[in-house]
Amino acid sequence: MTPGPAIDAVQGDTIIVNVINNLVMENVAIHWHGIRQIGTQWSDGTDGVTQCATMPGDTFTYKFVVDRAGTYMYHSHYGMQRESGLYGIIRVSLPNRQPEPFPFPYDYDRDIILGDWYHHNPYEQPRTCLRYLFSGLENLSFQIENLYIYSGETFSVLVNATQDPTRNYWATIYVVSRKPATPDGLAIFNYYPNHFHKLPPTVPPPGPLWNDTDSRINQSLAIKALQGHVESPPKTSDRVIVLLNTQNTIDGKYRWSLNNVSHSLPTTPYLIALKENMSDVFDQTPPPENYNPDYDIFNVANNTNATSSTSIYRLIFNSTVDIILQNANTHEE
Ligand SMILES: [Cu+2]
Repeated sequence: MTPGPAIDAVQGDTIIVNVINNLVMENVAIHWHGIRQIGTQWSDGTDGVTQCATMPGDTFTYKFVVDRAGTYMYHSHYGMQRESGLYGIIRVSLPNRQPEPFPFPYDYDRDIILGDWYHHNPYEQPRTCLRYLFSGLENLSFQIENLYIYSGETFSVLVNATQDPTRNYWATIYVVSRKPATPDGLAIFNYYPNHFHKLPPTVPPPGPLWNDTDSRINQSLAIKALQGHVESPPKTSDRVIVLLNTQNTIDGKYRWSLNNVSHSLPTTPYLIALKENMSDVFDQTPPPENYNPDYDIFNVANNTNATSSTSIYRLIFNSTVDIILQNANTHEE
């Protein structure tokens, strides 16, 4: 069954989920995407970081508070299980009688999850990005024809059904950012009481060009936080970490790296190693906090010297850390 069962909750609720691993051969860990897990870090579901993955036949209980209304998702954080369909939706509504931050009334609320559909075992497929569209409580205050969504993002879209109601309409899903090599995804926007299988009398609309970056930037610039809902970041920081993101090869295989270090998970989860002061679990030398200033981010460096390490950045409790992500050109496949 994919997607998995939806979780419906009210802001402030405590959610308890018993995950029973009935898989025969694979471990499992479930991550609650967008949930802050304040004080419940053991329930974050990141295999190798906050927990050991749950083995076949075992049960793991996640317990956490949903402290902010909105639409979120859960997904497996193990192997290629998310790509295989192990994900679902979490809807968190506002407590009774509190108005939603929407300035518009609406008649129906519908959730849509967009994901890749693999026709073969996902372990044999090239990895691609997952893209999701959810309706939730974020605030968008601009009109759109195309909506750009990046992996794991949530958007609410208000649709005014004001068109000719005697027919149905197309909704089309495209890949952008890289030249698509897969067919477009198609859906039918159904005007009741037309049959939902009745094909629209037009061809599906052409999507935005995959390399039309301006319209994507414009969408980002048009998104404004809802007034009074955002704490601005501190003006100064105690520490700056600059992370250069590159694609390297290690032993002939592509590995993504930050500052030339490609991460490997230790066999004991980090939180347990740190809590128990176990110094032999992961590499104790922290990774670099910056990259070589001569590195040209616009060129693909022939850099085969990346190392693989279990090392981590440790932050001082209550300190303010400014983390800068620097992207760079990648290899072409
Ligand atoms: Cu996630």
